[in-house]
Amino acid sequence: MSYSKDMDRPYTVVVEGNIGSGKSTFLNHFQENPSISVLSEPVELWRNCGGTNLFALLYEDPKRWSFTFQSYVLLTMIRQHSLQTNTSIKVMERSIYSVRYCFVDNMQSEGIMPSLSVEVLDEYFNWVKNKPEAKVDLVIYLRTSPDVVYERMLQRNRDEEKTVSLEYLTKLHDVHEKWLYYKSAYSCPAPILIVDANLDKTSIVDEYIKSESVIMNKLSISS
Ligand code: TTP
Ligand code: MG
Repeated sequence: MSYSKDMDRPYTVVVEGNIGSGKSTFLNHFQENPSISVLSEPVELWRNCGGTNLFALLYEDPKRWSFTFQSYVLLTMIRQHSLQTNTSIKVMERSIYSVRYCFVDNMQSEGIMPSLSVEVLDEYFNWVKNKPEAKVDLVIYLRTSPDVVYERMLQRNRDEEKTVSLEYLTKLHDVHEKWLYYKSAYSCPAPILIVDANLDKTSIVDEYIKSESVIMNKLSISS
């Protein structure tokens, strides 16, 4: 392990993992820590784009709305990456990287999004990913199995996600695995810390504490 030497910007951690893997719960654990700025995913913005719930439209008619939705999600993520913090550590739920490498990738291979739309999104994505604001120091991958997250999603019962199937979650699981576990698709913007996020709420606290020490010491783990 080595210390991050780049002090010009906050030490930036992005938390990744399937829908329902516990990213929000993980972030909540750090809310009370005065050294850390926690940036939760801006789902409320997606629910109110000029007064319309774009998030709901995505699942109602994915072919019609996936490009509009993913463009907006990418924009809201760029804003999160660019946000100035007055702490030396920033922890974000997701990033521009999982938007592109997991969701857009899956939408394209499932025939939900045409290649030309992916081309346009890539123009934005490739431009922004080379900016200093898009730099990441650590990726925390909350690794789960699809059946576990499916059960959690049903329990959570988000209105918009009523049509999300186990099959869809399995495909999203596979793209996360290829990217962050097998490292066989796309490059990763930073070293990866893998957390067993199938654990229940009580046992996972130990995992949170282990991750916290990596974050607080601004360690970069060797991948
Ligand atoms: P997630 O970003 O996985 O967030 P979550 O709150 O469900 O995860 P956790 O329980 O771990 O906190 O997904 C939020 C919803 O938005 C989900 O329905 C998937 C959808 N989504 C997309 O369709 N495209 C995207 O690019 C992103 C980031 C999310
Ligand atoms: Mg969440």
